[in-house]
Amino acid sequence: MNKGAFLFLTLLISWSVSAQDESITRSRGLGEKNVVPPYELITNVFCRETQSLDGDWNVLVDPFENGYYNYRMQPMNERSTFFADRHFFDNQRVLVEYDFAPAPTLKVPGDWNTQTDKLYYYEGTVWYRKVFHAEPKEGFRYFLYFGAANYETIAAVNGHIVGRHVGGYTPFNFEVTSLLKAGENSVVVKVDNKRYPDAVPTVNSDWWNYGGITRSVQLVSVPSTFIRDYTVRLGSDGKSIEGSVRLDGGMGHIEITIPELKFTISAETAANGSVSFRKELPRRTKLVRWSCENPKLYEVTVSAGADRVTDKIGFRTVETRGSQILLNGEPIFCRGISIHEERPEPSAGRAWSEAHARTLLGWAREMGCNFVRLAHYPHNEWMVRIAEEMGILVWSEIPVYWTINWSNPATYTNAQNQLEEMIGRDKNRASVIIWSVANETPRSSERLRFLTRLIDRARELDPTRLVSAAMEKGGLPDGRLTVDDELLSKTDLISFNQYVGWYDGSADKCDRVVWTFPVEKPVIISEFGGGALYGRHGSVTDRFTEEYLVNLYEKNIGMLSRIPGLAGASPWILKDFRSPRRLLPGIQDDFNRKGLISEKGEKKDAFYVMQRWYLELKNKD
Ligand code: GCB
Repeated sequence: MNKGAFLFLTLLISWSVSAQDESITRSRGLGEKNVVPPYELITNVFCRETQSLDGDWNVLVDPFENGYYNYRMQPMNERSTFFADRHFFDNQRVLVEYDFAPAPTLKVPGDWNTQTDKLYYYEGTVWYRKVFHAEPKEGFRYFLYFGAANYETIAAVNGHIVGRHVGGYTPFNFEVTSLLKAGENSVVVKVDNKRYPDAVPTVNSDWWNYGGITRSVQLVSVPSTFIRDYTVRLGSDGKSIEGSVRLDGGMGHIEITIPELKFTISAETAANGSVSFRKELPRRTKLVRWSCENPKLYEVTVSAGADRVTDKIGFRTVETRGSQILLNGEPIFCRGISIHEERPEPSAGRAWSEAHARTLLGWAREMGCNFVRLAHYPHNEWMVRIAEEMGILVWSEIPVYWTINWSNPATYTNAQNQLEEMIGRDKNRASVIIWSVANETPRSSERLRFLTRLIDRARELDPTRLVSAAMEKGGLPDGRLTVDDELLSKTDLISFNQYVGWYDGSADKCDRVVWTFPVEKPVIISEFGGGALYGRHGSVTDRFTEEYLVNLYEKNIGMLSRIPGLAGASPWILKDFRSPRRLLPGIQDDFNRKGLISEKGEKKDAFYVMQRWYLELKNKD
């Protein structure tokens, strides 16, 4: 190539990169100006009157954001964007260069990557459109509710933008009352899963960046004054029920009843619609606490005027004492496993259904688990609810992963929003005992400040659960291993990932390792493990063989059993999962092979090693 051509190409590349950066900035700018912020979560859409918008949606794949920006990369007005949902085929005298009606369809819920080969590696914008029938009733309000969409979502109803949401794994809703018509309505959703350095997660992660409307979409109807939010839980004294209710659209009288416990509480909200309460349970009632052995749930009804929500809630306490985790005052060992939110089917892809949750958690139960670490982001609500029904404890986490931009205030706000949405959705679930604010984040003073703020916020929103993060191991000059992270003084647990025998030496190293910790808190090994391709055999020193993995697990279990104050473990990981970082041909082929089960559902030999250990521990209890 001659020098001139080279210079031209360089300029072209740098122009397109900066145009892209600008488009990112602009898209955020547009969000702030034209789009209604902030939306607030409606607690417990599961138990409300909803119309499902799941099913086939027409889609247009738009890598150049043609439906959003004009050729100068300026955001267009609503009418000129694809949100207007216009038609080429109805009137061809007017130039409209798109039309959803004849476009192909994708299933919602579902990631786009595993629905068509064309989108397997795609990162960018896809437009979704659904036409649906509605009969809005006088005196009711309507909300468009998304279980999750990855990563940035902008939604419009009948041509008008109703909201924008950032973050791929938490629910959000937009009010659409004033736009909804009797009869046919259109909803257009722009979903963009491009990665960028200031995002949460950032550009680098060890899991697939599945794009799309990955969880259910519902049209929720509520009375004009409705119960926006409620918390109902066991008081820390173990004898009372406490919590709060917040109405939206007015103030008034609220009532909470738990018929089986003969418990009723009535109260008036303040002018802002909120009220907190605490009341002792009637003396004679015998509350059965939720536990792993008996995951008892009580029907709880919250009523306010014309609104009424019925939930099933389990009552229990969780706290720490020294190096123990106490559930209902009794020490418990967390026999866990880490799980990514992937379908238990060869196609992998994002999991979203009750059936997926039952299979994944069923495997965990078969292994002998009473605990799951839902990594590295909040999973769909079925996972938390089915875990609750099965008596499985849950660690829930936000995707503050590896090298987040600690010094950007917008990155912090984004992380905090995701934390608030995670807690907002699941704070009434007895299964969840740990909120985790991060995974394996390199130490620095900015990071400490960032994570401390998140921990404080989690405690403020929910003082009844444990707060932690998956930290990293460190070493002492004398060769002992430890966790030397300043964050330890803020978290309730010493929870950390360690890969002795995989990234760190060979499996034999486990026999020589001595662990020591600077504080007395419960220790949870949030990850350990290694890779093996199901059915690949060799000697115990051959990597990626079943024999290597069996030996690695046996040695790790030996090492873990010598850790003082060990309160639990969640090895990495239940099932092989897709990752763009795993390229070894014939072995990885886009899969992280650290699963104890293959993506096809085949159990590796190491699965049974864990099962044996957990059975022994269970019998000791
Ligand atoms: C880790 C990460 C996890 C990775 C895993 C691995 O420490 O937390 O996300 O997938 O290691 O397989 O390397």
